[in-house]
Amino acid sequence: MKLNQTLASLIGFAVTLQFTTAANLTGKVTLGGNAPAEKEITPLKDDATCGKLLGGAAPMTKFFVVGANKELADVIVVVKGLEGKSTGAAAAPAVMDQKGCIYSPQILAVQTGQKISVKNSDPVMHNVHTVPVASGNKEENKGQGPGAPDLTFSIPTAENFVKFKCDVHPWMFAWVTVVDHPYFAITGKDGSFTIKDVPPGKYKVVAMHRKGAPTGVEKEIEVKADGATSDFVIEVK
Ligand SMILES: [Cu+2]
Repeated sequence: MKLNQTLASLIGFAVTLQFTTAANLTGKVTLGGNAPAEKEITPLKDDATCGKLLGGAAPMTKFFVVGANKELADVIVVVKGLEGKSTGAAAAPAVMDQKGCIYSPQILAVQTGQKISVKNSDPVMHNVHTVPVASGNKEENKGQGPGAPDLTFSIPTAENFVKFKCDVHPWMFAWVTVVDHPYFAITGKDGSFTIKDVPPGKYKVVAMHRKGAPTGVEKEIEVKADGATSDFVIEVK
């Protein structure tokens, strides 16, 4: 009897577990065609202070992070139609660093109202100047000397690829996409993404690369109780 009860509760637990961990939307993004060559950031190389921080590394742009089999990183994949579900400031802060007079990462995605913590790991003065365009998002510009505390930003309205720049170093850019819910992901170096715990349903899902079509590539996807898989091909220029 006892064994049966234990078994029954174990099976119940397994079923619950399956439902709570299910509904992940996964997939892979690959590059269609070819990507332009990266360019040398000559002013960084020639900068008296920042140039020394390179440690021999080539000061190249990193617009197109493409794997051996055309896996495309830095693609933001967003489920549409779930707006208004942002967890805002309750979400763990996203972190961006300034290291070697370059932003890391250069492509980031956050929820509306989520904190973005910006570090300065350089022995150099930077300033972080945000240039949003959506109404409701305001431009900000904060200086940050060497060893200064982290800066905190938070962007209230959804907007794709909000520009972050440094006015001291005109090659420094990062692009922060702001989504009004947590159902998004950024592809890694293997081109893959996982959007966790999507409520089952039919959705439009968009995959966007900053150097791709501004509207991204959109697909209709049904997320069932056991999740869904969808792959994208993106062209860039
Ligand atoms: Cu700077």
